[in-house]
Amino acid sequence: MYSGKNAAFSEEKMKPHVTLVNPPTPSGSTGHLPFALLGLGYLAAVLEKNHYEVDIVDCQVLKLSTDGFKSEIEKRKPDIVGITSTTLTYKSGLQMAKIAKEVNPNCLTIMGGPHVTFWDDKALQECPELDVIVRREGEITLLELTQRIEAGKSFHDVLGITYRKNGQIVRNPDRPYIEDLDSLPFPARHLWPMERLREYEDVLYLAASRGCTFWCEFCATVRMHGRKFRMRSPKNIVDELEFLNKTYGVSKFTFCDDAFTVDQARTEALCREIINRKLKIQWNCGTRVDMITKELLAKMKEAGCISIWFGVESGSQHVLDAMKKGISTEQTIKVLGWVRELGLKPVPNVILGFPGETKKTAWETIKFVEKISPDVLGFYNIATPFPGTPLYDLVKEKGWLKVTDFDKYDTATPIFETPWLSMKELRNLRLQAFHHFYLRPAYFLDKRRIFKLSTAMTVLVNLVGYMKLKLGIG
Ligand code: B12
Ligand code: SF4
Repeated sequence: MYSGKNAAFSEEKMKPHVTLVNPPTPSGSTGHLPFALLGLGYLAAVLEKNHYEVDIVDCQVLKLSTDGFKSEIEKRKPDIVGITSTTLTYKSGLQMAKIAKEVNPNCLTIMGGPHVTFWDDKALQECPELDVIVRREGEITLLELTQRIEAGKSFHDVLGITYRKNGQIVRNPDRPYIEDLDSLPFPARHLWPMERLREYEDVLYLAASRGCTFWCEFCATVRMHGRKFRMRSPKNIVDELEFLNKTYGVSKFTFCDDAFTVDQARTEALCREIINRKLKIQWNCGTRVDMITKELLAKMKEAGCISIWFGVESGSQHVLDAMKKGISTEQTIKVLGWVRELGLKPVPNVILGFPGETKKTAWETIKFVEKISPDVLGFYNIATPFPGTPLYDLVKEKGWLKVTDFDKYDTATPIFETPWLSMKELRNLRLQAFHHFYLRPAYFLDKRRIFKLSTAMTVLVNLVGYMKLKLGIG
C-alpha cells in the first residue's frame, strides 16, 4: 500500500514521471476503432502544461498483451500510473494496476473514469494494488496529486479522491466542476501514434461540452459531469478544429458530446464561426430530438455536418416514459424527417430491454426504427445497468440483477431479468432486430447497394444468424 508520502521526491526535488493507461477491452466484446481518448488526452495536456513528463500506453491501440504492457512499464519506469476505465474495461484496468505495482512497488497507482467514480470504495477493496480513485472530472485532481508527490507532501486532503488511510477507505468531498472549459488546453493527441490511428480511420474526435440538463434513467452523464450543460466557447472549439486541420491535415471530425445541441444558441454560434472561418470540414455529432429545430439543422449542414446520432431509444411511448427520456415518438418521426429532407444522415440509437419492455413493445421499436430510418441502423443496445445510473439502483433494489461480471457489460449482453422479459427472450429479440432490419427486401434491393459485396455479406451473415435462431442453435 502507498504511504501517501514519497521521501525520494522531497529530498531530490525530482519531477515525477506519469504514465497514463487505457486498458484492453475484454476479449470477445464488440469494439470501436481505436482513437485518441479525450479523457486521457485532457489529463495529459494539463500535466504537460505544468511541465510534467507524461506519456500514454494505450493497450487498445498498441494491441498489448499483459506481457507487452509489463515491458512498457519496465521501459518507462513511471512514478505515477494513471489508469482510465469504463465498466467494460474495469477488470482489465485492475490487472494493469497489479502489473504496475509488480514492476515498481513504489509507484502510485490511480484509477479514474465513469466506472470507478461510482465504484470507488469497492475498487479499493477489490484491488489492494490500487492506491487512489479519482472521482468525476480528473484534470485538476490529478495535477494536485502529482504536485503533492513532487513536493513529498501528503495528498490526503485532495478533493475528489477516495483512498486508504490506516487501513480504512476514506472518501474526500467532491471537487467542483471546471466551469470554464476554455481554460483547458487541447487534448494531448501527440502522445498517441497518430499516423497509426489515422490508418484505422481518418477522423479526429473532440468534445464541445460536458454535462447534460436531462436525466435519462440509463445514463451516467449527469452524476459524472453534472446536471448542467457546460459548453466551450465557439471560438475555442473552432480554434481546436483549425489546429487539428492544420496539424494533422484531417478534415473529418466527430463530436463526442452526449447531447451536442442542448444550448441551441451556442450551437448556432459555433456553426457561424466555422462558416466565417471558411473551414472545409465534415463532422457528425449526437443529440436529442427535442433540442433541435429545422433552422438549426440547416445551419449545421452549412457548417459541414453530415450525419447526426439521435437517442431514439424506443418506439414505445410507454418505455420512453419509463426511461424518463422526455421525448415523444411523434417528435422523433418529425425531426428525423427534417434531417432526411435536408440531406443529412440520421442514425438512430436504440435500447432494448429497459424495465417495462415486453416482447410487444420491443417489436414496436423494431418496426419504428425501420420506419424512421429504413436504410441506416445505429445500434440495438441492451439496457445495461451501469453503476451510477438510476437504472442500476432500480435493478439492484428489485433484485433483478443476474450478471455481476463487468466484462459482460458491453451492451450486447443481457445483464438483468424483469418480470416482463427474460434474458433469453431479450437476447433473441436483439438478434431478431438485426435480422429483421437487414433481411427486408427494401434493404438489400436498395439501388445504392444491391451489387455491393458488403451488402451481400451483411445479408448472408444475418440470414445464417436467422436460421440458427430458428433452429435453436448457437
Ligand atoms: C466517446 C465515448 C466512447 C468512445 C470512447 C470510450 C472511452 N473510453 O472514452 C467509444 C465509442 C469507444 C465508446 C464506447 C463505449 N462506451 Co462510451 N462514451 C463516450 C462518451 C460519449 C464521451 C467520452 C469522453 O470523451 N468524455 C469526455 C472526457 C473529458 O470525459 P471522461 O472520458 O469521463 O474523462 C474524465 C473523467 O472520467 C476522468 N478520468 C477518466 N479516466 C481517468 C484516469 C485517471 C488516472 C484520472 C485521474 C481521471 C480519469 O478525468 C477525465 C477528464 O476530466 C461518454 C459519455 C461522456 N460524456 O463522457 C460515453 C460513455 C463513457 N460510454 C459509455 C458506454 C456504456 C460505452 C460502451 C459500453 C457502449 C457500447 N455499446 O459499446 C462502449 C465501451 C467502450 C470501452 N472500451 O469501454 C458510458 C460508460 C458507462 C460506464 N460506467 O462504463 C458513457 C459514460 C455514456 C453514458 N452516458 O452512460 N464510448
Ligand atoms: S442520455 Fe443523453 S439526454 Fe439523456 S441524460 Fe444522458 S446525456 Fe442527457
